[in-house]
Amino acid sequence: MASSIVYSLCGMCNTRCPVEIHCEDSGPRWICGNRHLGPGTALCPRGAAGLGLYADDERPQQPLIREGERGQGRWRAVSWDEALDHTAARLRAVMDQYGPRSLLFSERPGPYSDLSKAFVRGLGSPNHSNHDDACAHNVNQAAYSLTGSGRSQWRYDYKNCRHIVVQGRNLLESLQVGEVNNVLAALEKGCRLTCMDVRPTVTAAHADRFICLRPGTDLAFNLGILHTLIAEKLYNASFVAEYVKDFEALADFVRPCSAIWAAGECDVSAEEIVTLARQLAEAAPAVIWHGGWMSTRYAQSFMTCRTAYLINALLGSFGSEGGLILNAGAKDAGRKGLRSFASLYPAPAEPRADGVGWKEPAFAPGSSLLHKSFQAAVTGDPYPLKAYMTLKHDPLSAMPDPEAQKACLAHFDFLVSLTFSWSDTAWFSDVVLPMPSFVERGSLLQVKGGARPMILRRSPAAAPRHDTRPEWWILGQLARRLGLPELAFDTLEDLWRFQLEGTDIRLEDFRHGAVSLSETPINPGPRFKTASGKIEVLFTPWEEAGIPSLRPYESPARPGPEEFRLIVGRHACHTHSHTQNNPLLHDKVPVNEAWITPERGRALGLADGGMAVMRSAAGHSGRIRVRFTPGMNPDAVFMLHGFGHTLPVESRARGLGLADQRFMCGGLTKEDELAHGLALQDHFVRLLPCTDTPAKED
Ligand SMILES: Nc1nc2c(c(=O)[nH]1)N[C@H]1C(S)=C(S)[C@@H](COP(=O)(O)OP(=O)(O)OC[C@H]3O[C@@H](n4cnc5c(=O)[nH]c(N)nc54)[C@H](O)[C@@H]3O)O[C@H]1N2
Ligand SMILES: Nc1nc2c(c(=O)[nH]1)N[C@H]1C(S)=C(S)[C@@H](COP(=O)(O)OP(=O)(O)OC[C@H]3O[C@@H](n4cnc5c(=O)[nH]c(N)nc54)[C@H](O)[C@@H]3O)O[C@H]1N2
Ligand code: SF4
Ligand SMILES: [Mo]
Repeated sequence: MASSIVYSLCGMCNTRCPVEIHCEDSGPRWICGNRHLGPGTALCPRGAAGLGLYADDERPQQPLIREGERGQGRWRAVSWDEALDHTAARLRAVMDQYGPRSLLFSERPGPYSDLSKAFVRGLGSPNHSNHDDACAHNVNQAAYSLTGSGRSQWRYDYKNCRHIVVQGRNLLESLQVGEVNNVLAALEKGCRLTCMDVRPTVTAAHADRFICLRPGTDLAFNLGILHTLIAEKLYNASFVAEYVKDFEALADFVRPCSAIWAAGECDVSAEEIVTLARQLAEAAPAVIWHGGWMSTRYAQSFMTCRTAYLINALLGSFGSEGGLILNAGAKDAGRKGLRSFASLYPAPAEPRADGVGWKEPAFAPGSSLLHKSFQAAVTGDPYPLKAYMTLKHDPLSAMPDPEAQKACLAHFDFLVSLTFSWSDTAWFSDVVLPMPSFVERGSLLQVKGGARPMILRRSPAAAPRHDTRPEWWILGQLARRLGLPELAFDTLEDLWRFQLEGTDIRLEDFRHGAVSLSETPINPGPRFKTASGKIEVLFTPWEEAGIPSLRPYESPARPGPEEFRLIVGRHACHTHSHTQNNPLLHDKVPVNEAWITPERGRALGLADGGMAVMRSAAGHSGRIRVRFTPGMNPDAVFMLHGFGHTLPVESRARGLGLADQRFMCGGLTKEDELAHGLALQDHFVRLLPCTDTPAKED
């Protein structure tokens, strides 16, 4: 029997871990981490379940054109030629009538976005958007406003760290494999871990100290830490003198925010705050206060993230071993990077429909606010949006209030979805252009920044099991039909050769899936791309526009006596909402539950393991199993995101659990006051006793 190994990249989440796909005559049989890239490579449960996705027939299998009403699920299966001709003609018709700017495109961003950005730019629309207004928008703007670099340009040097603080970041479950390995290695070497959450997590279980606080009060906690660092002169004075601009403004701002004041806000003791500040000062500069990732939770999340970075600044951890280090790219290694598709075209001169770049000044490059584009589609202000393409993005699950979103989508003449699994958004589209799983798909080359930057390659390990096509091919074929033939490539190799042009790297160099750009680790040191070259406490473009860069804390509302604040998060076995129907992952975690404190549960007449009705303020309701969870904050009810599937084409996941986004009524207009990321956790629900159980619950 012939066997082979294909070196590729996992596609079960956006982390793209390097993998080996072991194949036999009968097809792919085994996936594991790429051992050529070091002993730390491994897969999480979702990566290993890539073979489940590959084998699954409950995914779109051929191009589909809608026959019935939107969302009704009546489709006509068509050839690729017909699907592409139809899509190109519909896009052309919209752009002819309303101008190219009426095209909205959204996707999970990443290195592969280079081609889709080129596609949207080449057509003349400024409205390429990402999912970040529901993910990392606030923390990204926070990093950018202080350091001139976005959040993912800073890497956390866990391995050499002496004290890690995670705040609303469930490192060991909402995971990236490499990061988990580095954190566990640091803990083995004696690094302290402090976890701040509103509920116990796996990360909390590994922590030296778990601080359970009242939801939405992290900003008060951080102000208390900054106050203590300054009042007790625990900060790194020489780093601050050299690298922090407007320190006095910060000192004035936090002067009233004593640990005693903060403790009252957060439902913790003042001693916890003071002790943590002192411990951090002792371990500095090899300390990390994680700035956050899924930071679009509250109206003050941007300020919370800014204060997290400011704590790192006062401790001198920027640029230090064991702290926050700038990711090195090809240029830092003295090498030429990949040739870009997007730079084939000038940036469109039109203003963006979401206001980024004009209404909202000085956001980090590549920022967008998709919920504002949805509002623009409704009002026609600043101009109509009429065609909407989604790629790797399921806004109906990944943005609040699907019913309100559908009302926005009604204003679009044409909706098209590129996806490898069914999703609520694909189901609601006019055309579905299906992609193969990552096992059957190659992608653009990507530069991965880090201590040792490298170029990584995803290669197909098997022919597609269905009549599906990779996104580079689909976009290229549409581009060719729309007058951009330079974006169309017949083979993956041609596409890769375009990217490698001008470098000294050849396709043969990717024998094991990667080409390293530097033999030795690179630390560019403390380097800030701000006007002053320092961390700027006051963000000049905002101050000039009358937007305060230090906005005072406002106490978040407490829930009413019978209410809970809705808190959401992830599980290690699922990625957002697209793995719940995976045959290998479904059984592991088939349903989500409502976590509450036993005391509040009993007071409401609920039983541990029993069913309850969850009801939103706007009256949306559904049944969910209650899990009594000692050690939670009593204001919170926690549920995993991604459940409550309703599509008839997903037999395994259908009908199990509840979809958190449906309980976020009115959520498209709830956002951070300054940076405007969505405030997904500014929603309250009630839990009522219920006796009957849904048919498929057990
Ligand atoms: N209510 C609520 N909303 C949330 C969150 C929450 O916890 N609760 N979390 C937020 C966060 S942090 C995020 S990142 C977003 C996630 O939101 P999304 O990015 O929309 O979520 P996914 O489920 O990862 O992917 C969406 C779709 O893209 C397809 N897909 C995934 N990878 C690929 C790929 O490589 N190529 C192609 N063509 N398709 C792909 C999948 O089939 C899936 O249908 O949701 C945000 N919104
Ligand atoms: N397995 C898995 N891993 C993933 C993903 C996935 O879908 N599955 N998605 C990836 C993506 S796109 C993202 S953005 C990241 C997200 O990574 P995280 O930002 O870590 O996301 P969450 O799982 O939402 O976990 C955040 C934690 O914040 C806590 N929390 C909620 N409110 C508060 C609060 O007010 N204060 C504090 N201190 N804590 C609070 C929640 O209880 C939860 O435990 O995960 C990434 N990794
Ligand atoms: S973290 Fe898991 S799912 Fe994500 S790319 Fe890595 S192995 Fe795949
Ligand atoms: Mo995210």
